[in-house]
Amino acid sequence: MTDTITEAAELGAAELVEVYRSMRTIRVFEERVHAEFATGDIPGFVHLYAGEEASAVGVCAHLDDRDSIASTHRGHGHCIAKGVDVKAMMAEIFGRRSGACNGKGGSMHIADLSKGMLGANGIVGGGPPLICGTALAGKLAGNGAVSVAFFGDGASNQGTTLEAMNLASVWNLPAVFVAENNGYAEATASTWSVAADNIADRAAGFGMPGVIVDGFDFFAVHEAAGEAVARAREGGGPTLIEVKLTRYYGHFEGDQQTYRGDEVARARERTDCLARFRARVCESGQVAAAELDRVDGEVAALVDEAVTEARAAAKPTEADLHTDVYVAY
Ligand SMILES: Cc1ncc(C[n+]2csc(CCOP(=O)(O)OP(=O)(O)O)c2C)c(N)n1
Ligand SMILES: [Mg+2]
Repeated sequence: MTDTITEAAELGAAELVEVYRSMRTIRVFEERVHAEFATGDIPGFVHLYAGEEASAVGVCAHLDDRDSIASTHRGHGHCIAKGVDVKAMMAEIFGRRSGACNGKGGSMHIADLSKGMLGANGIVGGGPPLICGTALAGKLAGNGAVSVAFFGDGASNQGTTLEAMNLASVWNLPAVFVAENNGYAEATASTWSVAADNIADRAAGFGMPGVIVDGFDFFAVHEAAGEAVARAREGGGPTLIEVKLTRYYGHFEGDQQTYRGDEVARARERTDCLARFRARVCESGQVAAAELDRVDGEVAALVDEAVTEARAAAKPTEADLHTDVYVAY
């Protein structure tokens, strides 16, 4: 607790407001996508990140455009935290030409390399090997760039993830592995599927530090990520951070969630990361509540506009089938 208070003091009022804006944007974006998906107008599958905001924002607050992140099928929060344009994301989710990937990727494949967002990823455990590539590139370029892989508790059991952590250590890469343990892989509880008390305990097997963090507490994530990113930038090698949190919606939109009871209601009431953040910074006098209310209004307007513009935008045509097939070097 003493540590997190120190950490909070390190962030100025303007930074705290921007952190809040990012977390709030993710929450409102996801709640709106939930409602829009129910209309039937969004094609494909959607997995929502609401409830997990402190993880993406707490980590990405330490990153800039030279740094890369690899994401998951639950990727909207990572995209927003890394600075991908919200309107381009919404258009992509609606499958429109104005989308971040010209409407051809959808929710599960949003990418923006200009922001170092390597892509959401439909392959569970697909991200960790990717960041071994970008982290090696950063190491060879000597530009201080750090690469971060976000992945779930389910993905933590994939061979790709374990091989990537081993390689990152062997190559002493500027990499951070962020295991977002939300308690489930689809309907399978991590208490059953993860053969250790904590995913972070596996770090020792790969010769890297492993840290467990309360994912409802932005400041705890921010502090742990700060240490890991600094270590990576300074040539100290990779870190595994396990963030324990809860997803507020089902595994995918349409999931009946018969495998869990009232835990989401309890989490929303007792440990919500946005409510905790707001209480903490307002009660300490660091930020005025009215300032955060103003951000709420701006975020609501932005997401409204994003949906209106996405719905009005054109869909890809048959001719667009032939573009974006091969990467041009
Ligand atoms: C290689 C692979 N295996 C299985 C799936 C099907 N699948 C999609 S999401 C998922 C669960 C992932 O759980 P977790 O890693 O904990 O992420 P969360 O959904 O909780 O964010 C599975 C098994 C897949 N997409 N890819
Ligand atoms: Mg999970």
